[in-house]
Amino acid sequence: MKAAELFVRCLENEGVEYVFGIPGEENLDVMDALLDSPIQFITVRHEQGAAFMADVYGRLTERAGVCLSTLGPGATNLITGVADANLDHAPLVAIAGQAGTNRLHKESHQVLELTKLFQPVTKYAASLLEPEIIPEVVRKAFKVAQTEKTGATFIEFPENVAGMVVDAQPLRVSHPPDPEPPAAKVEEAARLISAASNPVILAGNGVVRSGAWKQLASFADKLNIPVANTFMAKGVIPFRHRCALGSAGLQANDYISCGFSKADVIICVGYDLVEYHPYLWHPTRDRTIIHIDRSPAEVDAHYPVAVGVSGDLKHSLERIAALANPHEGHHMRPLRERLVEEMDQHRDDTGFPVKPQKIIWDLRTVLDLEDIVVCDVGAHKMWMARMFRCEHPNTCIISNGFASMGIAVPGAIAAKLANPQRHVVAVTGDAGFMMNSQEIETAVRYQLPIVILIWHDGSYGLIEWKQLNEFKRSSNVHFGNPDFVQYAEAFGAKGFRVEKTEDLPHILQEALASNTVSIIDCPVDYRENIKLTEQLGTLVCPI
Ligand SMILES: Cc1ncc(C[n+]2csc(CCOP(=O)(O)OP(=O)(O)O)c2C)c(N)n1
Repeated sequence: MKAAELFVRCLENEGVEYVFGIPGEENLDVMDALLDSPIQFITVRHEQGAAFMADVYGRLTERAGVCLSTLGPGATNLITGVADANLDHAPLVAIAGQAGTNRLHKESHQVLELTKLFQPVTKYAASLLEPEIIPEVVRKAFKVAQTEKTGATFIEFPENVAGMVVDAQPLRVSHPPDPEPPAAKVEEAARLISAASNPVILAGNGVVRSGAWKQLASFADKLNIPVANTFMAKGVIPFRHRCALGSAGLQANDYISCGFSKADVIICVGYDLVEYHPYLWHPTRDRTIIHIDRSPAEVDAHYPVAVGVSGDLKHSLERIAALANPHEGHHMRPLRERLVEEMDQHRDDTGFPVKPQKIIWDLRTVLDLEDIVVCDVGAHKMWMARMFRCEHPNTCIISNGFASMGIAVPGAIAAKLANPQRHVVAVTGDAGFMMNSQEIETAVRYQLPIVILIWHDGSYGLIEWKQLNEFKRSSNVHFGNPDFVQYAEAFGAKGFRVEKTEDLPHILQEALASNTVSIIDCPVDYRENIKLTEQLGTLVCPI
């Protein structure tokens, strides 16, 4: 068969359902071979959109999302989304066409050394220089992407190789199990936890990747230890759980900072340092840190690990919980109560523009607990991470490793493809929205009824917030916007504008019930940003 056909058979062999991308001149054979495959190609409007779709698809399904571009400019357009997946530890395989191997050695139209370009943003980057290596390269790209810590990989496919004839088969797919946690480490961790006077758990995205949230909740429940989660781990412990303290990750003082400062033992479970630097929650460097994860701890001066338990995360949690002595209760409940008071404070507020807390209240009220929100990056992300309650993991997708703006709209498209039975809402700032708003056309074309909720402030809000905190004045952050309702309608989507705060719940309900893409222009009152900073700046520890 043709090498391109073998390549597509290999993708099928990996269980690929969708390839997100834009065809080009250098991948004609692959595009043609895809026509005879059950894999659905999702034609997008910018390669960055394709990469973000693959990124979120990977996070939600735990199987590598796949994106495809042509060589040169198509491939460079993929990079931000690929880097996002890699630093957020989402499994993703990126594929780019390449010029024929007879012109890679010289100055040549659209040619860049793509494997070199992708090496810093992936775990593995290879070129298909011979058709015979296709089964190995594809298997390796998927295996590496899907192995802890999961991330991005890259395959370059020269056009002349894609057209060659080859006699080979896809390789058998296997998922090697994690090693068992060493018994001595389990015992040591249990001993330290039993001896602690005020332990706290910091749970990260690794708990989601390992599917270990039930074991985490049982661990906390049995041992009576409170749990804070990182932004990407929202929902790993249901917010209603008596041990849940809420999200940690604001680059400022918060109730949870007080919890860390009072703790003597901090148990980090599936925690990625990339999300929330240890100097922010462990400035004193003097607490006992227990690291429980599938892989050993990153080296960091503020992360001195007293005992590291590496191996199958579910088993580690079960075994430590079985050995450790339960604590009688915990004293951190007031941290959660203060946060809940804040969450509830503006539920009936009618002030306009709408306060962030009120937008979040209304959104949480209209959505089912299993519906999915994909958050963009900005001030709205900080509010959502802190105040949007989650009862299940992967119901509020946040990019907090690479933290790239522009993920929400393409991410919501992928979330809807992966979970057609659930409502999917993209929560985005007006700037992040405009970075990939062209993908509205993709959503309309594939009839994916997502809701896009724009927090409209005419500014790079998070940056303005930081500038005002630091210098008491803002610098070059304001911009104009199109009329978002007309913009939506120009794509054949529905547009809504919130003109009164009281209207937001009905508008959200109407948008969710609609069978097409809906875009809600919601003016937001970001004077609340500075108020929050001031309030947290003078926060008195309630425990
Ligand atoms: C691609 C990218 N460019 C720049 C940044 C830096 N940045 C982080 S938040 C932000 C402003 C976001 O503005 P907007 O989307 O309107 O959201 P808001 O902060 O107003 O809620 C910027 C510029 C980034 N994270 N990603």
